[in-house]
Amino acid sequence: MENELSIEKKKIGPIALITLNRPSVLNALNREMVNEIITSLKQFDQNDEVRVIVINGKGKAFAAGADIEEMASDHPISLEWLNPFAEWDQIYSVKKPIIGAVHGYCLGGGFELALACDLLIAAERTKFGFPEVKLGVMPGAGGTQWLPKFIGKTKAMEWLFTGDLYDASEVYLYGIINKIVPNELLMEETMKLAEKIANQPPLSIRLIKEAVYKAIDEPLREGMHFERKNFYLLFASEDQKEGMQAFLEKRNPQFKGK
Ligand code: CO8
Repeated sequence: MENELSIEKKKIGPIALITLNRPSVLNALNREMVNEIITSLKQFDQNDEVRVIVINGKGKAFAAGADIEEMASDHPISLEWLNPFAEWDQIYSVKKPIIGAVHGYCLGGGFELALACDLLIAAERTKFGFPEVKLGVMPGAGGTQWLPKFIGKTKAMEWLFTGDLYDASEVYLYGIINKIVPNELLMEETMKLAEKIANQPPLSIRLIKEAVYKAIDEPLREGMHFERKNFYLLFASEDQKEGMQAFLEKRNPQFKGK
């Protein structure tokens, strides 16, 4: 197993697919795997032929968290030197849209990876949660920061304090996932959404993503200002001319990312 690559990558037209590939441990994220995910995301982000990135998991789960076996002997000093999450933040620098297709278990670091995706499709009966508290730790890759933004402070406290697992149907109520689909349709539905987004003008998608992150990160007024600048900038693109012209001519636009 450890001789196999911990992720698989492929390109299907304009869609790049990254598949977590440690099924025997429910895709527990070890450091090598996190590095491979980040490296692949950056490569696909730079690849002009890719418009959307999809992340899914092989086997029974998306990911049951960080690799507990690898972490068990960690110490604050070794963690400080190793700085294992240094690479993690680069997920948020990926400019292209990322869709997570989750099933089985989406826990701890696996849930944090899912929350770093822009859109999430979940198979029925997927279980979500932050069980770190049960291991005597806490989320380390953004869970305590993202969760209150999505579900509010008191619910976030409950989830984080109890470490309980929650069904996709409950998680859906908080707007964390876009859609719940039958298990066997997970990839079909995800690819359909990916294709839809891949057909949109890539510059608009890129600048919308950037502006939405500003809305999350920055005060409203700064975010509005930032959004407006990106809006103005799009009027320098050929795709804006083509998109509006096609509308006026009642035909389908041909977008080129220029
Ligand atoms: N780490 C290492 N191995 C794991 C993990 C994990 N997180 N989860 C499951 N496995 C292994 C099991 O040890 C088992 O291996 P083996 O067959 O050799 O005994 C195999 O996967 C199958 O698991 P189970 O037999 O336990 O399967 P069940 O269906 O009985 O239970 C559960 C599934 C409920 C998901 C259970 O496996 C479980 O509770 N797993 C641990 C979940 C957890 O605590 N996750 C949080 C980890 S800590 C964390 O994520 C901190 C994040 C910090 C940032 C990380 C950035 C990457």
